[in-house]
Amino acid sequence: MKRLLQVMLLLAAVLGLGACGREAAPAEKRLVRVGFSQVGSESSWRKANTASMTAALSEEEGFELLFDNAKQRQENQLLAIRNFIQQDVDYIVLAPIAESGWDDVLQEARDAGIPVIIADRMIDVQDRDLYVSRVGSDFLKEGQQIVRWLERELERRGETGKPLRILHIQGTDGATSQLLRTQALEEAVKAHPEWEIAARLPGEYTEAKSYELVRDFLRTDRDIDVVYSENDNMSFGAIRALEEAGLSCGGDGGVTVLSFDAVREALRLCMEGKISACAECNPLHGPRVAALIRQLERGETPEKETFVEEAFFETGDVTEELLRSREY
Ligand code: GZL
Ligand code: ZN
Repeated sequence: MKRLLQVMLLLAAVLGLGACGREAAPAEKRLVRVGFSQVGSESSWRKANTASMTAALSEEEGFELLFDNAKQRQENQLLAIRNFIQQDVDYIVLAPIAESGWDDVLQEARDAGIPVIIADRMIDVQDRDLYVSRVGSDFLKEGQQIVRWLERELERRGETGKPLRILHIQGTDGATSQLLRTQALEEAVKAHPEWEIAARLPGEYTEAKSYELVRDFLRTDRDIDVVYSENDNMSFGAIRALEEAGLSCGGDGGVTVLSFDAVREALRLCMEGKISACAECNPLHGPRVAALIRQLERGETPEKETFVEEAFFETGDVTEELLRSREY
């Protein structure tokens, strides 16, 4: 009997060992958990940016994405980041609405050992180590390209040195894209004393706000040669207000509308001549942010700053075929 018992115990042990010694079923590959705080959905550009980020940070790509839309309010972004910290995500991606106000919350993220990536606009923090890397545009270069186009256009028309009244429609106050696109224009106005800013309108990157402000402005002042509009949606609002006031856009004698982003709808207006020149601002940051996170997962140190490629369009450049080929 004893012998039998011994054999049974030995058998059980071998089987048990076999069970726990067998290669454990491959655990579901762990998803990388990313908290993304997005500015809002104020513009076509922003919607394309959100689409790019959510596609690149999807489960099929190995991510669990926690997404928050701050509806253009910084306090909502601060709440979202603190929530991501509470949920102990692996990474935080921040598309900051404005440059200032991030030091404390990013210190909390660092204390929690959560790396932060900045997408799109820039942040102004005391300690640049509060974020690992930024993917975005060179907004100053965008503005300088638009200004250079205007200077060449005036030469082409034989109007160099002629007084010019510019209606300046600004994006969200304090956003890097607003600060630097504005800087490019202000530097140009300093270089051309005959250029005058007729008004600076706070359009907040939305079509609705821009339309209202331009409509009201035109009630008392219709002497505008150029509209310098810091994104396409504000250009759409301005064009609607100008045409309602009986002013034409583009062509000889019309108002020269200059715009930023180059979303498909704006490029169509550019092809039609209503927008005279458009500086692209590429919203497709998703693949770059995903690549940055994979670099960090491999223990590598990414570049502190990477810029996206951006094009420039004037009316003759845009064709139906180009419009079809655009991703956004
Ligand atoms: C620019 C981005 C700006 C776009 C606007 O990178 O921050 O915000 O130009 C968007 O369309 O609202
Ligand atoms: Zn000049």
